[in-house]
Amino acid sequence: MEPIRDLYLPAEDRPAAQSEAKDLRSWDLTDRQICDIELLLNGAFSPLSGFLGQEDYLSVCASMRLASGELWPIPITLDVSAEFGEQTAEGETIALRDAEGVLIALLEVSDNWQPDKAKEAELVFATNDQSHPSVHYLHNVAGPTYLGGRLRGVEAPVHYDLAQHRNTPNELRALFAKWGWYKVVGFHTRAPIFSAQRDLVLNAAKQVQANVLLQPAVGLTEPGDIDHFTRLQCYSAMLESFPEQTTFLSLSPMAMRLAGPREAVWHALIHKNYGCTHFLTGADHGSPRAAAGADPFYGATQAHDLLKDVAGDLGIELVVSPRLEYSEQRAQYLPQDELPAGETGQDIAFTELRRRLQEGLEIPEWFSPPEIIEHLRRKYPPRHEQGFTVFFTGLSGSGKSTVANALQVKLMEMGDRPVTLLDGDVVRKNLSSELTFSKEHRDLNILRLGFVAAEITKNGGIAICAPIAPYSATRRKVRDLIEPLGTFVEIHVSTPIEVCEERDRKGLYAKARAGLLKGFTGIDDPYEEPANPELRIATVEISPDEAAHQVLLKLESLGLIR
Ligand code: PPS
Repeated sequence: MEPIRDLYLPAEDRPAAQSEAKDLRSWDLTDRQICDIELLLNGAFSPLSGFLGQEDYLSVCASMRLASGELWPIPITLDVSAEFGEQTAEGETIALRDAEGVLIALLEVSDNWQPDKAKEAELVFATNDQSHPSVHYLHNVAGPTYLGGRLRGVEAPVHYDLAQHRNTPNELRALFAKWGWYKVVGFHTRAPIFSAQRDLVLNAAKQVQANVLLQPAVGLTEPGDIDHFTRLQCYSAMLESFPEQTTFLSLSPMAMRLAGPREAVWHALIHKNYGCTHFLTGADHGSPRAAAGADPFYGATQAHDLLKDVAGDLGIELVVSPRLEYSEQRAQYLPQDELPAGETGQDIAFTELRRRLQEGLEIPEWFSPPEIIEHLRRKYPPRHEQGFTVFFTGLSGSGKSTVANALQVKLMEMGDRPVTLLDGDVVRKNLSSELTFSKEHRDLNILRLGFVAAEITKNGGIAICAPIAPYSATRRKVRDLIEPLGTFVEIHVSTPIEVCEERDRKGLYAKARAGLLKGFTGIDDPYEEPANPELRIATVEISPDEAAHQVLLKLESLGLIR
């Protein structure tokens, strides 16, 4: 198998690029951009020669093709801040660096433009609904300006984790050639492989008589997915039940977009570049999990339909599998339409699996070999053994600190997890003493507090936060930071402003009314009430002790305490 064209400079030209970069302006690549650039540089995103320019971008969004007509379904763009965009001229070369300042590549900027993000979302994700994680990312995380241009690669992004399980397309191509693997079926996943997926892959391998490449995505997947360290333990355990020397596991540093049908086409092209001859897709390929009660973003067969439409242009054979379900009568997994008459097949969806793990409930052996479930249970203990954050928000004088203190004592009495109280005033004194009460500084203050709460939550502790946190978008950012690590419980202390003002323990309302204190929350600075907090407490009607008890009941109903 021929090597694929990568975008790295020859080794002898790299020192010159390093010296050239010293005089260039630098852009520090975001986590997602680091994933994208690695796959651009190593050829996994072939035929792309860099971040998309405007013409290619518009064409990819509208028709899934580059301006040249080649099939390419996902816009791979370099988003930057408005300020950096304004400073960058077309024709300029910029240095792209990782978070530590290591030079990854030079970008010859050919295009600099402001995209219409709502239109991009509709075309690529078929929705502009921000509950789709990539639409949320597009509108709230990605910068407003896109830069496009050719890349000259200097150094691959470094991975300290699981480096021995990572391979470039050319490394895999060389291995397949060395092993005489002329037919390889590729399988992409972002979840552990359980019995259903194992059977799916083994059936496909038998059907086309090919070897297997398992290529789990470990760059950025959907928030809430199982972390890749745990997944690797699960994959290693599952590999034992694959026929020896027919299957290879290689981790892919890709940042998924969860674009459903377009995602499936993208994965097929990437697998081709990694040297696979066949690409296996099951049902619902590359889709986000639907929220409870919401419709899925994409129909179950939409990905298959689109793949079949473009099959002639893919350059890789498709192995399309229907959903497998467990038949108790036959004690095996079967395609839905082959189940014995009258039998309803069984399956455990990801959210149900998470629930069973969280509540320490049984997971049957037909679903997975027990060793794999043991790995998951060790990493994802039941909720009452995990860390969590209780985030009080409310006006100054609403009673947040009093209730938070009462809650802290009650949780400490339970004694099973360390408890940390991050009160607004305490955080201001210890973490944010240089900050003012401007919008920008309030956001920074809350993000700092959120960072500390996330660390506590990640390490199995309880963080109680009690700032004003007046802005919904910032509270949402803290929630997004914490939810992948543990539970986030938002509590609105909904004391009316008149009551807070009457209490006026610190005399700040009086000062604000007299115009001596500017930008005071509730007086001349806004407080955006939480629309859907986990709990709202009205401190006017109840004592702090009763309020803390209400919180405990909520925590108990969420399974966080027993
Ligand atoms: S924020 O908006 O979340 O960053 O506020 P926070 O860090 O919780 O700090 C709030 C405490 O600072 C005092 N203070 C003010 N609050 C609101 N607006 C203005 N301009 C202001 N200036 C000082 C106030 O005492 C808050 O304490 P609490 O405990 O909420 O009453």
